[in-house]
Order: sequence, then structure tokens, then C-alpha cells
Amino acid sequence: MTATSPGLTDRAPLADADVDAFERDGYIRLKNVLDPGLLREREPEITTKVLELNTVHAPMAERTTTQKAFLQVGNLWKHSQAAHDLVFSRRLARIAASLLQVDSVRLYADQALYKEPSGGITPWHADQYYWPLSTDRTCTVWIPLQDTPLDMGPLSFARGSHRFEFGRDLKISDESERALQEALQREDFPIDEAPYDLGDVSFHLGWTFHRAGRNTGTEPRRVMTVIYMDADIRVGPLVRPEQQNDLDVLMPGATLGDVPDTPLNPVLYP
Ligand SMILES: O=C(O)CCC(=O)C(=O)O
Repeated sequence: MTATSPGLTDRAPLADADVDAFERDGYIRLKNVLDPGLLREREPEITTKVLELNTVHAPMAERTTTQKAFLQVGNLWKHSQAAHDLVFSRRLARIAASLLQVDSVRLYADQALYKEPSGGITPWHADQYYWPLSTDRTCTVWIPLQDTPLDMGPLSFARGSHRFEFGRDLKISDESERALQEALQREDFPIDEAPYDLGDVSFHLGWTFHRAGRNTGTEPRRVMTVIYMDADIRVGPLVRPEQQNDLDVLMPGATLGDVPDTPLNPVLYP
């Protein structure tokens, strides 16, 4: 994919081959989707908000595995115009709709995921474990806010694992890391780990298994994510307490069987 004028609202060229690759692999890396200057401009405000809203202050050694993996702050678009710009980027949302092969996408949630220097691994997991949604038409765009070399812990993917059903009942944990590492290796899924340049993004499906390594560098790995869902998706089934929590917090007022058309889930494209 070659982006010619990488703003936030204009159309990014996406080839049919990109859509096919996403469907086949469960994820796609796209080069030069966003203008590096535009990201550099917004990063300081997003970082300030993440640090202000972050609730994890324990020393690294005393944190849980997930807390070591990243500082996680959601609903940033409500607090920061810079985050709002990325979340409401029609350029990104249109790519999401095209990759999901749906007419329209709405916001499920946004999250900043900051892996601090000496931060731990992000264990293997699939996001849809947490989501009370009726279909698999969901995806996340992972937007690094700096160049992300391998020693910072970029996101990596098990190619084709969106069709692998083992491990879908595992929350992100030491156990998911151990069990999925073993299962993905046994089944010979190719693991795709690569650095991201500023402006590159990746999209992955809700059921694609992914992980990230430790941040052994000296700078925080600053990343913004936006989770999209088919605008016609419905709530349900609710099979885990985590899904009830997501429903209450991320789609307030929606109930089983509803299209989650709540103020927190605006249509982002078209
Ligand atoms: O950034 C990370 O380390 C994990 C990201 C992730 O799991 C996601 O975006 O779904």
C-alpha cells in the first residue's frame, strides 16, 4: 500500500490484495498510513493524558503480568483532542470497514497502551475473549507514536490464528502465554514480529492471537489503539464476567441483542 496524502480524513489507497491478505492472515501491517508529523504533533498531549489518567503506580517488580506489560488508559477521546483526532480519523475507519468487508464501522473503544522501559511481555491472547459481541467483525488498529524497533516490544502476530479455536477461553495472563506459545508452535503458525516506523499501523481481527516482547529500550513504547466493530453488530452472547464489565463500561445502556448505538459507540465511517 502506498499512501499519497496521509492526513486523518482523506482516503488511503487499499488494494483488493490487502483485503484478501487480512482475511487470510487475520492481520495486516500497512506502511506510511499516517503522516509522522501529525503523530509527532499529537503524541505529547496523548502522553500527558495517559500519565494523568493512569492508575497503576506500583514499582514494576510489584505489578501483575498485565500491569508490567503496559499502562492501559481507555476512553482517551473523551479527554484529549489529539486522541479524538485519531479515534475519529475517517482514513483509519474506512480502512477498518474495508478490511472487515462491512459498509460501516462504529467505535467499540480506544486504548492507549504504553509499555514502559523495563516493561514486561504482553502475553499471547485474542481480544475478543473480552467482547460481548455477536460476530467476528471487529478489529483493532495499533498506532505507534514513535518508531518502534524490536527492543521496544512491537506487536507480533500468529499468522492465520484467527481460525484457531484453542485458547479462545484464556484471558491475557501467564497461563495464556504458556499455553498459546506451546499450541501455536505445535500447530506451526508463522510468527510475524517486525519493527514499525512512525506512520506505519497494523490492523488485527478480534480473534487473531498476538503478543509483544519486553521493552528493553530506554524510552516508553507509546501506542494508541482504536477498536472498531461492524456498525450492525449486536450485543451478546455474554459468557464471561469480563464481557459483562465491557458491556457496562464501554456500551452503557445497551442490552443483549441490541445494536450498541450508545453515545460511547459512534459510527466512525462513513
Ligand atoms: O500493545 C500491546 O502490547 C498489546 C496490544 C494489544 O493486545 C491490542 O492492541 O489488542
